Amino acid sequence: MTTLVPILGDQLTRTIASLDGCDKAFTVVLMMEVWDETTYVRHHKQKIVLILSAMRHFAAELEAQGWTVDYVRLDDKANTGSFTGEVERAVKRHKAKAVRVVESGEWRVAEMMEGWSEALGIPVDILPDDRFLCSKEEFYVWAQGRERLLMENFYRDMRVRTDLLMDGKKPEGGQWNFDKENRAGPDMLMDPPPTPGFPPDKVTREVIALVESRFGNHFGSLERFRWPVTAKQANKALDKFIAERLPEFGTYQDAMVHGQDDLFHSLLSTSINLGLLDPLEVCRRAEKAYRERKVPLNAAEGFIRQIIGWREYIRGMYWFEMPGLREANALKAQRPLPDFYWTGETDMRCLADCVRSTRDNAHAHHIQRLMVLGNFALLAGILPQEVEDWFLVVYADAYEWVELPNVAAMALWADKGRLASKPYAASGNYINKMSDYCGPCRYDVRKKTGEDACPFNPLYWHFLVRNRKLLEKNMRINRVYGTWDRMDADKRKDYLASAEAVLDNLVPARKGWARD
Ligand code: FAD
Ligand code: DLZ
Ligand code: SF4
Repeated sequence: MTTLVPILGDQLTRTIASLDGCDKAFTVVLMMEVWDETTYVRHHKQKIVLILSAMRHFAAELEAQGWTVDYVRLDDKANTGSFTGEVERAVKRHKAKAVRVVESGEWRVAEMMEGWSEALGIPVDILPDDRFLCSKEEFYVWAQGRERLLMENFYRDMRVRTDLLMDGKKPEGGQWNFDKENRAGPDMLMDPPPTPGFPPDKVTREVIALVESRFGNHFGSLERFRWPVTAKQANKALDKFIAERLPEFGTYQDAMVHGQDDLFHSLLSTSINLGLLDPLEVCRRAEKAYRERKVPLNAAEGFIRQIIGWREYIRGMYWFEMPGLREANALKAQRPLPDFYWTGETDMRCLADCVRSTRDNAHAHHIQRLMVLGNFALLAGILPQEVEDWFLVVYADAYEWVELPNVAAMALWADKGRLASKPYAASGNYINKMSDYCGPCRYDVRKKTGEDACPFNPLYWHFLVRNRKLLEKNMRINRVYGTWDRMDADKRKDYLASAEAVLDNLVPARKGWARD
């Protein structure tokens, strides 16, 4: 009796739960390159290459281990183009009597899976994804009934549960969080070692040719493709990160430098999200480096917090808040996405550099995503769904479960603060402090109003004034309204007029960049 085990493109883990306990003689693994997944948004070309190449490598590894793998390629003639269509065909082909699959990472595909058993007329066992450290149910229990869903509280529970960086029952070093030590701006002395890249092998080159021919008009460049596409490569990238960049990771976590795209970041999100790296193992390796005195505590703690704290929390929030999160728009933002998010053509040097890195690498680091790209969209009142589509398209690590809470809730405050207690809104001053962007910029970061003023400055006040009714009730931000009210009336008028001029000059992006 054959069991069919579909493995999706972000389930590339050799210990995946759906294979656990299966008899190789009676199991067929199904992997599917399907048109629906490659086009539900018009993904960055590097993202498609990464996923298809990693899938092909993973299938070969499973075969080498003795599994029977039925691999459907994108250009196979009979390919129906959808997960459901391909599972149906495979069930018939192999006369399968049951399907075993790990739950999907995202709502859209999870809904599809729910319909499989009825459509196929055989049992479909949907297993929890145990690659996350906190199950959906555990998160639900943690979140339900709490008035405030603070990440910091969740993170402390996760530290205790995983026993990472613990000294008995107390946090290592007597503190849970060393974030205050992790706010250095760019430093002339910092000299980040290069991130290891993996030049495309034959399999990847074939996928690159496929993507160029089928998706040539999608956003992004393929020239600098260098992502790990196997677990072996991902482990090599992890080793290098821990040895060379983790020691400074904490200190420069929030810094931005023009033209220096990776700094001390790990660039491991693509590998973790695909399943090439196990998040707990990654954290244990960082802890070991600390215990061996190879990295300072602020670096190890900061890095581990991103993974067992933020990553797990974001995933929990996604399932806790869906399906409503996709429609959330607490600030009633309606403006279309500006064209420069796709073209990079803007005189704002910070935004131009972040879009360039996004186009060249299918990557930008956290503070670029949050405090430059996200912050501008927040201040300018861009329609959340257009911003969400952009983020889902452009990053190689973007899947809805992780992109949507980060964009809608963290960057745009569209959930009215269920995730972030106050909006991450900032004027040019913050960007100037944390980067070297402003010096040569055509705009003057010290100027508050007028044509040459940094656009973030008047937009900041415009945002606060526009949303006063809602934000004035927020204890963490309401004091700024005192500053506004004390300001000279002409100054206030100047601010609002300058912001209106910036907004009037935004050119909306043409339709069709993100979705057909
Ligand atoms: P590092 O800075 O080295 O951090 C280490 C790891 O921590 C990352 O690899 C990642 O696994 C995890 N991590 C850190 N912050 C977060 C977070 N907020 N949410 C989830 N995981 C986190 N991350 C994605 O994986 N996919 C996305 O689509 C995505 N979209 C984002 C959109 C916005 C607006 C913002 C503000 C953040 C987004 N992030 C997303 C989170 C974060 O920016 C990326 O995980 C990070 O930049 C990846 O680069 P890195 O591996 O070098 O991370
Ligand atoms: C993102 C993506 C793309 C571009 N292509 C495929 C594919 O052809 N086959 C596949 O199995 N998965 C793909 N994926 C990832 C899926 O969209 C992912 O499994 C879902 O988003 C569930 O998280
Ligand atoms: Fe960005 Fe303003 Fe600085 Fe220019 S001056 S780089 S627009 S923050």
